[in-house]
Amino acid sequence: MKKPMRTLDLETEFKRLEELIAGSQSFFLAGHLNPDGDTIGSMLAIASVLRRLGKRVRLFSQDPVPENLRFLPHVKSIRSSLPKSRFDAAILLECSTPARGGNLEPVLRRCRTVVNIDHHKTSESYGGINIVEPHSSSTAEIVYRLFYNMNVNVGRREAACLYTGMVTDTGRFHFPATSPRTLEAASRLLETGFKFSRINDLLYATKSCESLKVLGRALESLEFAAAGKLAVLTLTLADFKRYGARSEHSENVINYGMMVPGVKAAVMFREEEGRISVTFRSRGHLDVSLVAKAFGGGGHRNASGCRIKGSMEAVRGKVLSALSRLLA
Ligand SMILES: [Mn+2]
Repeated sequence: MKKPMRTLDLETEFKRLEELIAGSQSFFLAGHLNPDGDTIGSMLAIASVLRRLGKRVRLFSQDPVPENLRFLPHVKSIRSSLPKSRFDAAILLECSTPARGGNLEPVLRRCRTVVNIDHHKTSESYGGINIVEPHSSSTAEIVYRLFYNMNVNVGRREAACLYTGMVTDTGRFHFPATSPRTLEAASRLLETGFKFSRINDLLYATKSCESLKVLGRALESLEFAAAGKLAVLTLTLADFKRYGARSEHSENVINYGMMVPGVKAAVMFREEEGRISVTFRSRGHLDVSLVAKAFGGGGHRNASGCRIKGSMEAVRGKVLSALSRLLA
């Protein structure tokens, strides 16, 4: 693993990555813990293009791929065990620090170069190459741009992967990070003829019984703080046990809190063994990532999260007072 160097401008970094790809034979690809559509979609698209270029690729996710993303092509090539071999390059997707990907250190030490591709503004320049573009809607949009620069003809399956990354990270092209560039990229991807409507059905019109039950529990718990500006959702371990549900079944539940008029931010507390996972959402300029970062987490201005050790009561007390100060 090379020493991190100072961040060069983005176009230079894209060029350096193109050169790295051309000159390397083996790649280790990893995304963040609790992977989402953007991480998985971007990883699969890069892997597919690298394989087409004759490269050896190893894909890793410490946590399993969520069920709703298992339709993606070659998703089974993502493994949860760390490889023992050496790689010319590691490409980390959406990891603001290498630790966001889990225990990658033993592998990264055996990689000649580490590449950091991310659109989170809290991303640190830990890579030998850092493509961090906070104005991009998604990592998939950055990967699209990389392929465009490389003159790669994106295939139908690769397009499906990148589209999945974009549509999920933008909340169906709804969040403010959605730009003309995002829609243009999505439009070009659509031209490849992938099954656009079927993917939307799988992503947005298919829900497991566990997800619906957990949603019901979360909605029942809904309460308000900071004079109605903050929506608070709480899910306990008992809620998950009752329905045999896992953390992934509560994904996107927090967005329901944002639907109530007058709400500027939402927070969801999800109990885990010995700690609480906290997720934040906000609108406009209200920067909830400041609160996430204050508690050791990270993310975007309008969507971020952290994990805090302690009881539900203690964590709720600390986080709600920090949020009240932010909203005051
Ligand atoms: Mn993303």
